[in-house]
Amino acid sequence: MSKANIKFTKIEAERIYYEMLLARKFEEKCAALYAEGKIAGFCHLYIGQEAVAIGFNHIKLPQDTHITSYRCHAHALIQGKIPAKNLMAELTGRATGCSKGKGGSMHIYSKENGFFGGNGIVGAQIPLGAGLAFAHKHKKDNGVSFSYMGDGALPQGQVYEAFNLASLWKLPAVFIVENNEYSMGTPLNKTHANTNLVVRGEPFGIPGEVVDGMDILDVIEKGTRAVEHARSGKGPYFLEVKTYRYRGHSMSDPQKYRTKDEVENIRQNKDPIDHFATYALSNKLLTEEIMKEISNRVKIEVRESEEFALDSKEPDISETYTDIIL
Ligand SMILES: Cc1ncc(C[n+]2csc(CCOP(=O)(O)OP(=O)(O)O)c2C)c(N)n1
Ligand SMILES: [Mg+2]
Repeated sequence: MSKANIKFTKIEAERIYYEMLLARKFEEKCAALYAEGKIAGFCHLYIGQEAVAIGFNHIKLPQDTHITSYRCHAHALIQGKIPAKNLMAELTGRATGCSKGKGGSMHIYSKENGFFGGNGIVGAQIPLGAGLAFAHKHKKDNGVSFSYMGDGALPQGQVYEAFNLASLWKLPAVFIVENNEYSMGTPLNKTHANTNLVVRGEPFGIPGEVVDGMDILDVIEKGTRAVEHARSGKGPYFLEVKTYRYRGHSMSDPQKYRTKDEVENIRQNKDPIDHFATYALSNKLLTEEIMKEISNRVKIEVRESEEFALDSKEPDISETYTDIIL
């Protein structure tokens, strides 16, 4: 399938625009609530990377599974189908949160929708993702496991152990590197001897492709190829998705490692939501009027998520030792 062959229905285009905007506006609200002290602890924003999670959501089947790092809010909202109000309640530490207010930003799951987190340890989700792929194969449910990682996970040994077994056992796995050019404040060329990440699956016989992660059409085109490969029993596929985060690593990052111009240039010229909006408008899939209506709907949903969260109680002290293995 080439990009020119991707055809969206108007309903699909509206859904994609809604999902990208919801992920962005939800997190802009998170940043505001963090500044007010209403969200505490770690909070890693995905703003700028929306075409990745939303693009893969477009090509998944209901039985597929997803697992990612701590930069997980968009994945949780869209792939995990966690309602914005329960996600916001989690981030603000309320009992109505999706992890009962005890997990916070990095510990968000929706097993019923195939979303396995939210993992705080860099790279640790990749062996788990291979395990999910093993489960799909074992259960013969025709599902595919999507494992997302940052560029900073790729120097990790456990990632290659997972690649090896996934390829050896021909597991239905798609390994997706969200290469946003930095791990915390360290640029790619200071952590990788070879910054051409796409070749990392090759020693294990895993085919790889580079994807423009600021262009959801490219994500969908190459993602579809990867998923078809994995689902048809040919084993894993590797995608290096080139993307960019506009915000700091977490909330206390002064961003001294890059210039404001660098961020502004990408925001102005490569923003994934603007890119999709321009495509959808010129292909008559969206109108200015429909975009306005979607934007209003998202604003209301985000406002209601804040109200719901802040009106909810904190977990009772009796919950301290529940939901943990002692
Ligand atoms: C095993 C381990 N080492 C170090 C850390 C601290 N740490 C948290 S995030 C991070 C950078 C990861 O960057 P990357 O994988 O590129 O993901 P991004 O934050 O860019 O999405 C580090 C080193 C950790 N959480 N786990
Ligand atoms: Mg990174």
